[in-house]
Amino acid sequence: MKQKKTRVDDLIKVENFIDYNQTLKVEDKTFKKLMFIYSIAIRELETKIGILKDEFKIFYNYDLIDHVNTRIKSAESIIHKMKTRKIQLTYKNMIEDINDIAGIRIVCPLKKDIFSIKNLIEKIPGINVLKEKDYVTHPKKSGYSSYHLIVEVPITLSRQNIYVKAEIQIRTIAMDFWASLEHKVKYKPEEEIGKKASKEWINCAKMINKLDNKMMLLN
Ligand code: 0O2
Repeated sequence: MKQKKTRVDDLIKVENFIDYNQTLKVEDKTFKKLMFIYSIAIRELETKIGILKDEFKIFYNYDLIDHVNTRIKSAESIIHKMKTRKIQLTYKNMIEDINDIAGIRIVCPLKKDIFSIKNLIEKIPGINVLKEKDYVTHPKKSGYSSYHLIVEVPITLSRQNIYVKAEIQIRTIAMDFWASLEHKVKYKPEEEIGKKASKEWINCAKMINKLDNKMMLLN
């Protein structure tokens, strides 16, 4: 008989409301336990992606992956996202609806590498792809370009194996340069930056896209 997969919400009493105070600091022990579980998912993914990076270098003398960054979404950012989406602040909703609490970003040299990496990730045993967003073929209105995968990663705890969700973003060095700056200046700040500046950011994204295409031809 097929065994039911254990997920994070089977492990922890998740019906509870998230216990946070006015300064948006989460005090609850449940929150700490959950963040620990997400951090293990990141470690697992980082190891698997690191193996791919080294394998390509050693076996094929090719730098498929330039570097990898990881992060756990801050309590403030999780709560802000839930409030913006008008989601009731329970752990169950947090686990079900916020897909990018565990996040890993893979930065590669060329545009074509993005699709090679995506195909390789899809073949890693145990990793299930739940959702894909191809902002490389279809950039966002803002000009943002990256390939997003929402995956489930199996992690091993002393009493059981559980599946944890994580977001993988794959982008080129040039896309990463644009997105990192735009994230600080335009995407996140509360204040709008104005129409003219906004257009300039979109133009820069278009230039980056042209550059990426040219670099691919040169290579
Ligand atoms: P932060 O602070 O970076 O974590 P989903 O729930 O997965 O279906 P989601 O997460 O609402 O959908 O949307 P999406 O489009 O997949 O975007 C997820 C992340 O991509 C964002 O996370 C950003 O990190 C990045 N991103 C999306 N659009 C832009 C953009 O226009 N500019 C930049 N610089 N980054 C972008 P968060 O949680 O919004 O923010």
